[in-house]
Amino acid sequence: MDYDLKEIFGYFDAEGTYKNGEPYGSGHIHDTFRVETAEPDKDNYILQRLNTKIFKNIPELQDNIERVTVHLRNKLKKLPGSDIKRECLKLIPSHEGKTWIVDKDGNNWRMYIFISNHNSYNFVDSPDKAFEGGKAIGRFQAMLADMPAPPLHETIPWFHNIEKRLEAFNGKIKEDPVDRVEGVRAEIKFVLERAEEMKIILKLGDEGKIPLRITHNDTKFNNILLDENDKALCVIDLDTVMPGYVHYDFGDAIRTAANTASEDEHELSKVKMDIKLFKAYAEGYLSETVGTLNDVEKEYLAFAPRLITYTIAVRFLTDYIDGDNYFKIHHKLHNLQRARAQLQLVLSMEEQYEEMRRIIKKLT
Ligand code: ADP
Ligand code: GN1
Ligand code: MG
Repeated sequence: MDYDLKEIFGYFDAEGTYKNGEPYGSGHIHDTFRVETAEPDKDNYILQRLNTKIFKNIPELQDNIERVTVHLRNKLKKLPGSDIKRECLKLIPSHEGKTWIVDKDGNNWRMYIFISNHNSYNFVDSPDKAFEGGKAIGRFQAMLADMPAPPLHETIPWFHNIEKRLEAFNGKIKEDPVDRVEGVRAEIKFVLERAEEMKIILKLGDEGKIPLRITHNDTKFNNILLDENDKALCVIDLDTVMPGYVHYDFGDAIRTAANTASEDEHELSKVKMDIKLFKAYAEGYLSETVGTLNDVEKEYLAFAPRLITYTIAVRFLTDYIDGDNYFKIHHKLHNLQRARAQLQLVLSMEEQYEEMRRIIKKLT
């Protein structure tokens, strides 16, 4: 689809003149473009056409992001030496004072300042980077801990709820809308064999042993920007910031930061969890949060990567069986390839689980 990015840019109260716009990044949800302005001293921008099939209530989505970014910015202002434009997303208002616009074709768009001189990684090749990613998420959670009421909107209900995800998975298997179930029997078996043990985090929550906190819920590593020296800079992609368990953020970050291969690697022998990257991320994360987590939260941190990697695998496999209606795909078998790689990663985590537990115990 071609969009008139110059016209859309014109709806917003931005400084600078539109020069050009190009698709940007490798997110699976929105259509994201980088807009360059003509003046070298003016900011560049990120324009996003929002995915309204997935985010059904755009006013609530944008309200969350506005509240979260205002809260973070107020905190940063009090910290000497912070670089506010680069350490926190900044939504650009429209001429009407809203944080998004609807174009003449009914598409919803929002605009952010483009965070300059950042490094973004789809996978991580050094413990130092993993450590910095952990610090970024730990700090993010700490800064949001005192968000004033009301609670944030639940932008996607039951987002990480594995019971609901498994219900959807089983429903699609029964329905088999595009005749793909027969080809994925082995993957289905792998998922179902582990279904029971994955419910433990929900159970601990129901029993009141772990609290709901404000979590990011989409901490894959390319949503954590590092600066030009690979130091923690900014956590982006705030669409799913809402109440959750800390395990969701810790698990999803390890799923991506400690994987030796890409999320969709087709050569499964390359997919492993690197325990050194796990340890480095955990060190960075706990350097910011160890004082606030309760004992049960700490005890189950090592389990979190297994849960979230499994959950995302279930979602990829569900989407494959459903005929690819949720995640953006680049070829016909993409969701299956992603699911297989994630299940392989679950296996690698299972093999190293005792060591993961030892590391967390030592750090806490
Ligand atoms: P999606 O939900 O589709 O993943 P994101 O909000 O994560 O969308 O944006 C996609 C990509 O665009 C990010 O992974 C990142 O590379 C880039 N990006 C998003 N916002 C910014 C920003 N403000 N500055 C720089 N890059 C950004
Ligand atoms: C999506 O938005 P993005 O690309 O950062 C998805 C996450 C998945 C991830 C898998 C709103 O993340 O939940 O973990 O893909 N986001 C949404 O790569 O569903
Ligand atoms: Mg993203």
